[in-house]
Amino acid sequence: MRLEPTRDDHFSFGLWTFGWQAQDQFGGATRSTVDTVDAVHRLSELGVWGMTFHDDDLFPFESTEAQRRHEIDRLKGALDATGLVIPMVTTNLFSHPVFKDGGFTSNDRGVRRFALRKVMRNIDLAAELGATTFVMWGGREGSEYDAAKDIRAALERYREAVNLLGDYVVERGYDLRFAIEPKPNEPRGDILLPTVGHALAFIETLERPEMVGLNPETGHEQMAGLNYTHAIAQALDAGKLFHIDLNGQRGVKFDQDLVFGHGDLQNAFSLVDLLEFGGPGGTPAYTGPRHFDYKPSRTEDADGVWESVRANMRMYLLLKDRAAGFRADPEVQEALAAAKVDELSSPTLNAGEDAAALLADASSFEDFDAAAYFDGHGFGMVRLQQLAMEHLMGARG
Ligand code: GLT
Ligand code: MN
Ligand code: MN
Repeated sequence: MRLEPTRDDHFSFGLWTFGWQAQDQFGGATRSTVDTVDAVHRLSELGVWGMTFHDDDLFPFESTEAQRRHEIDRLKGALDATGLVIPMVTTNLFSHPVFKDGGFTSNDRGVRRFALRKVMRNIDLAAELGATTFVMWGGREGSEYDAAKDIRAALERYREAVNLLGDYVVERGYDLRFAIEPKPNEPRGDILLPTVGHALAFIETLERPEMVGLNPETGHEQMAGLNYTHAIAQALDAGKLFHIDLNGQRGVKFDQDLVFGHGDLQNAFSLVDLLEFGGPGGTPAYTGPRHFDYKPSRTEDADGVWESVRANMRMYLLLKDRAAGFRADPEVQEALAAAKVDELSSPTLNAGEDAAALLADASSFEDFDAAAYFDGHGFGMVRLQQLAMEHLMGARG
């Protein structure tokens, strides 16, 4: 079993993940800042393929143009020296006080115009660094008070912003697609586009829906009590899984951003199984970056931070190994067939069959033995899940 990552695994990390100083609502930082150039070298030594960042992660909000350029050039030097790539860039529209009521959807029109300019500047940087995905996490786009936000107007402004930015990318000829990252709440009481489903519906209302997909995060769906593997499957079904934020979450509570697999482990197993090997019925696998968006816990010092970077990748590779064993096991194949998992890939109607033909088929209704499903026709799904868990736990080859 291989647990040491290589570039070919396409693992990437946000600069804000290992770079988090662990300040929270109840206490200040427990760690010092991480230098970007040192970090790129460290990531490269660990077998990481890519790094992602917000503008404000790389150069402080108040930077002069000269300071900004200095930081960009330092990063470029480190990329050249290591071969690390920047597959994705995103914009911070949530930390500075100016964004306290959001960026694209602030009630304050001047703030909305400022937010667009900040994103446009960062789109130029993304293109300069060769990124092909531009994430939009609207953490401050929302409200605490229903009376204080016209939600339909806010969605209209969100749409206006994404449409304008799409125009900009096309006009400039950049090879860049947008990925919206849903989250139900935190920091706002309620955030717009709270789940994968909401975002998918919104994307279809845009002027260039083909340019806009999703960046679903494990913990964000699970905070809403939803099944992340289901969300990812639906995003794949829609052709919208442009990027992914992997991490760990334990149930419906604040956003924990744990190491991938340190939350709902069985859901992480089914996720890796789906991403790596496609649906059991033969739907295609995911080919994009395996991006980790986690936060090294506040308890960790610098050694613990880099250990936690490794942990994300080791968990992924372990789960990949276990999922491969699960798929290859003849007993699993048999249990999958018994549970009719593959039968779901067969169309319900025969080729060319219409409603009239279905009505004419007595075996589908008049002669169908529905009663036989009482005390019979069990699917054996518990046995199948037990086999999955035994593979996950290393109890089977
Ligand atoms: C922030 C958030 C993440 C987003 C990042 C992108 S920033 O840390 O919690 O889920 O992916 O803006
Ligand atoms: Mn995220
Ligand atoms: Mn999160």
